[in-house]
Amino acid sequence: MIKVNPVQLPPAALAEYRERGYLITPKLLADDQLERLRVAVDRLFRYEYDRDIYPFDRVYTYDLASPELRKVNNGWWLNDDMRSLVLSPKLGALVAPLMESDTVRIWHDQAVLKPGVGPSGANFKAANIGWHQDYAHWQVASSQRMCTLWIALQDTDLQNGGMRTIVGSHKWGLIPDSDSFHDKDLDQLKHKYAGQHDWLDEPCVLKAGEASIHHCLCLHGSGPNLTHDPRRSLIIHYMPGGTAYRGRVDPFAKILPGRKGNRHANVPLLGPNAKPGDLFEGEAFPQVWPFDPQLESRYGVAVDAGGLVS
Ligand SMILES: O=C(O)CCC(=O)C(=O)O
Repeated sequence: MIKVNPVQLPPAALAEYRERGYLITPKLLADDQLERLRVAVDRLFRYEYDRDIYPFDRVYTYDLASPELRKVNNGWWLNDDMRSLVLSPKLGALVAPLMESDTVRIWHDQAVLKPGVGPSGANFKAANIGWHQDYAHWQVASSQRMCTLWIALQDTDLQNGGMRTIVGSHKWGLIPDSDSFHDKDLDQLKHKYAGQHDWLDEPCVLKAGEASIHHCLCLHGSGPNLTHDPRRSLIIHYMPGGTAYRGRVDPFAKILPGRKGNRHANVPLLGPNAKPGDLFEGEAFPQVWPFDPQLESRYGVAVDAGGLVS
């Protein structure tokens, strides 16, 4: 079981999140738990899985000498320590008030490893994450209150390619074509998205085990890791209970060449009869808050619910 520190956000945190679109949490994980999770991330990229199943969708992995970004979605399906973390009701309780929801479900997770390219790598863009709004990738979902918990598995700042947010950009609404996670040119994207807005680019400076939580409309991205060590992070995307499928927002998304669009790998999990209004519920979208006593038997891992009253 992965233990999660009993953390409460200070009373001012809610107002800060509403105003700025993101916040930084206290340390969520002790050092020994972080070490286990770093091992979990590395095992994922060596294709060592705890379960006899395949990854949920494409695995972005490269030989270890490559400077490209490595990424797996829904690592919680594959690795039991990640499963125990992602299903944590303590983390669910933390994000519930930010999403203004009594119920919290998992949308999906990401394990991300950004290789270090050293101090001379400033122009190395292979592992950049373009400025984007998460919701632009998730437009098939009905809620714009979804949020992301980004857990640093080591001290993280600009030097090792830490995430940056554009403060207050969650108030700009959905920006057309901002599903640009995979674009590498941050300057070009800034030019495209800033418009008349103040562009306040702020690094999320995190000690190992701390996390940022950002609103799904908050623009964020990251540049190269200029150290020689990998930057590892575990990222959990949450949705409020009751989030439903909106249908094919762009009917040709990712079908026709040149259309990036909003098609999302979560939709096929609704099955062949999926229709607008269907809830993202059931086994693939676990409810992590309020704590369901059957969660552990259903998913075959222990979770740290210590001291929690739903
Ligand atoms: O890891 C990064 O630098 C950005 C990750 C991201 O886009 C996210 O957490 O939504």
